[in-house]
Amino acid sequence: MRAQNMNRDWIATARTLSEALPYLQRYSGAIVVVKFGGNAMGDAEAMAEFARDVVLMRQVGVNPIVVHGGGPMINDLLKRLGIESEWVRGKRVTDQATVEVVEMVLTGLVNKRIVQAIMDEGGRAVGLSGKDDDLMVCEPDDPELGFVGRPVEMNVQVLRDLFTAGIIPVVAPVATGMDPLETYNVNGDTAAGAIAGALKADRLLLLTDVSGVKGADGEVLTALTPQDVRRLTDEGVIAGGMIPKTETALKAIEEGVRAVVILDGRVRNACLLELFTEHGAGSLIKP
Ligand code: X2W
Repeated sequence: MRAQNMNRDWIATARTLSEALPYLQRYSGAIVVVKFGGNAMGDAEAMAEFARDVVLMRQVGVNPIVVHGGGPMINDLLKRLGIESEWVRGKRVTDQATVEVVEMVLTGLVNKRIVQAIMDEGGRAVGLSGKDDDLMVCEPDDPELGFVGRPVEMNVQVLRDLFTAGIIPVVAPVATGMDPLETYNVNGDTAAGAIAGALKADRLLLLTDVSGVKGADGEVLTALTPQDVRRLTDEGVIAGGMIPKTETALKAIEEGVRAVVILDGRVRNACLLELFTEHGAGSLIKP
C-alpha cells in the first residue's frame, strides 16, 4: 500500500531525484572507470552498497567499468601458504609462487565476488582479467619487483563490446607479457589508469580509504589541476601512499581522461555522491 504519511524522508527522496536531473543528463553515455581497492571493499554490506551504486549508474545510462584490487585478500592467502611478501615503492615484489597466488585470488575469489554482488543487485556483470582478449599486455615494471607488470599495450574493444551490450565489465589487474606464457601482477590503480586512458574515459574514480588529497593544513583539496598536483608533490605535501594515486591520475589525464577523482570508498554511496550531486566527493583533478 502507498504510504500516506508524507514524512520528510519521502519528500527529500523525491527532491534528491529531481535535483539529480542535470547530473543524470550530463553523465548519460559517459564512460566511468571505477577502481575498487581491497581496503574499500569492507564487509558484505559495503560490497552490496558499492554494487548497487554501479548498477544504478548503468541504469541511468552511464557505462561503468570496475577495475578492482584485493591486496588484503592476497596477503591472507599468502600468509596461509607461508609465503612472505615484500613491498618496494608501494608495489608487491612478486616471484613465481606469489604471482600464482595473486592470479588465483584476484581473478578467482575477488573478481567473482564483485560480479556476484552486481548480479545480486539486478545488474549484468562479466568478470575478466587483463589476459582476456589481450586487454592488457605488460612489460616488467622494474627488475627488482619480479613479475610486476607495466601495461604497454591495451586492447579495450572487449570492454566497449560489453558495455554496448549492457554488461558491466569487472577487471582483475593481472596480465600477460609479450611472452604469452608469462603472468604479471599489476597494481590496481595502475591498471585502472591504463584502462581509463585507453578508453579516454570521462571519469576515473579511485576509491581509497582516505578522504582525498590533503593540502599543507590537512584540509581535503576538492579541486586541483595537474600543475597543482606537481607543485604539491615537489613541496612534499603530497607524499607516501598518495603518490602512486596522483601519478596514476596525471598519466590518465595525459592520455585523455577528462577528470580523475580520488575519493573515500568507505563513505556511503561515494560514487553517486560524486557523480550525481552538487556536493561531489574527494579530490577532483582536472586540467
Ligand atoms: C597488487 C595488486 C592488487 C591491488 C598486489 O599484489 O597487492 C602490486 O602491488 P589494492 O587492494 O588495490 O591495493 N599489485 C603490483 O592493487 O590491490
